[in-house]
This record gives sequence, C-alpha cells and structure tokens, in this order.
Amino acid sequence: MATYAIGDVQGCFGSLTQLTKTIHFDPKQDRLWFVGDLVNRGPDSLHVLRYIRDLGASALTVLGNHDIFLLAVAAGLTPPRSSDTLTQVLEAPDSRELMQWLRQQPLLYREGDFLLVHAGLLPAWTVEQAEGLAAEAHTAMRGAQCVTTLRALHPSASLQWRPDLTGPVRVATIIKVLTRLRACSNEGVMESSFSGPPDRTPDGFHPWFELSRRRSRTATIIFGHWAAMGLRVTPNILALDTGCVYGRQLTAVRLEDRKIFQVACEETRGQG
Ligand SMILES: [Mn+2]
Repeated sequence: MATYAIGDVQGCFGSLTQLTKTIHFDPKQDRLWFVGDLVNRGPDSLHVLRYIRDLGASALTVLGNHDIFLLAVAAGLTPPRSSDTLTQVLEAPDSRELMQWLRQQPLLYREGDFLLVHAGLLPAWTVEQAEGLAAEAHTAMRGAQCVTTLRALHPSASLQWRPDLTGPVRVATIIKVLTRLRACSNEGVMESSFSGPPDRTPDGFHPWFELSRRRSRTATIIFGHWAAMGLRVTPNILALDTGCVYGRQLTAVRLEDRKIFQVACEETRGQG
C-alpha cells in the first residue's frame, strides 16, 4: 500500500502509462495524487482524463491552470490558442461528463503533513487559511458560480490577492494564486508572467516557497507548475514538474519513503 504523488502530465498518456508500470501501481492497494495540469500541450489529454476519473477513490487531483483553461474553453469563454491541444477532449462524446467531473476536483488537498496544490501559496497564508480559501473556490467551481468565476479569470494578469476582495474577483484571485504562482514579493504581490528558472526570478520577486516569512512551512507542500525549475526535494517541499510535455521526464514520489521514480517522455509532440 503506497501513495505516489505525480507531476504535471499535460496529456502525456503514454508516459503516465509507463510510470504506472514502473511503480507497479495497483489500484486496489495504492493511490495516485496528481498535482494538476492533467491536460493540454501534450498529445492525449482525453485518455489522461478518462484514466484518472475511472480510478475513482484510487486517485485524486487538484486543478492546475491548464485544467481551468480547458473548462473556460469548453464553456465558450475563451478560444484555444495555437499551442493548445484540447480539440480531442472538446469533441469527445463524453466531453460534458469529463468537464463535469473536472470542475468537481479541489484546488488544494491536505492529508496528514502533506498539502497538495498545483502552484503555490502566498507567504501570508497559513495552511489553515489556504484550505479555507481553496474551499471557497472549490464551492464556486462546483456550483452555479463556475462560469462567472471562469469569466473573472480571463484575463488574469491584473488580479492580486487582498483579504477584502469579494464575489467572482475574490474566487478568481484565489484560483490564480493556487494554480499560477511562481514568484512573488515579500509582501505577497504576485509576478504574473515569469516562467523561467528560479535563479532568474525578476528583481523584487522570489520563488514563493523561499520567502522567509512564509507561514505555510508547517506542511510538506507537493506542487508542480514550474517546469523550468524541475525536481526539487527539500524537507518540506516536493516540486514535481519535470517537464514531461517538453520532452523531459514524468516524475512520481512515493510519499511513505520519498523514493523518486521517473520515466523519460514517451511523446514527441509537446512543445513551447
Ligand atoms: Mn501549470
């Protein structure tokens, strides 16, 4: 019986299949935790979604920015870009059911010492505060506010968190932090466009997990979203986006002993 946390799959179903073989995944005994970004840019998002949904209680995922983007495209709120590979999902006979399933997934999951999130937490947020904020966003995405929330997220560049935000902008900003954060200032101002390696973080900003005043150090945070950083394992950080869709690896960590498992990218279509 083991729990494996897996990095950003982004439609790389062949690599995911290889990885489940490498770890000898047994859905009757083991569990898979996904950091989100199940879809997009890679070749087979449809089978990734179906596979993880069909695992039922043997798998869980948090939502990533590409998963949220897919929901916005499916709702007709934004057109896909040329680098997106979502057509197969959007045109599938079970597309509606998959989108219904996807928007039910949480933005944060906590169990024991572990906290699973796609991107990160602002320095002022305690683990408990982050859980409460993520629950607000989860409720909105599952319910009637899904479309207004998605609409408030596009474009997201200007959204900055403040505790006194209300309505769809509040929910959209929570989602932006949890699914997009890489660098922010000591005061918690998010940098909204940087995606390079952590040692090239723009002046005045820092990787969110390195800020000395970060209040969420009480948990071990498992996240993805930062392919340019790659695998990073410290006592309370497990960063698992190893750029499979960019031709690198898909990574799993067994949480019981922190053993790392990696498979080389099986796909070649991922780019940009
Ligand atoms: Mn991402």
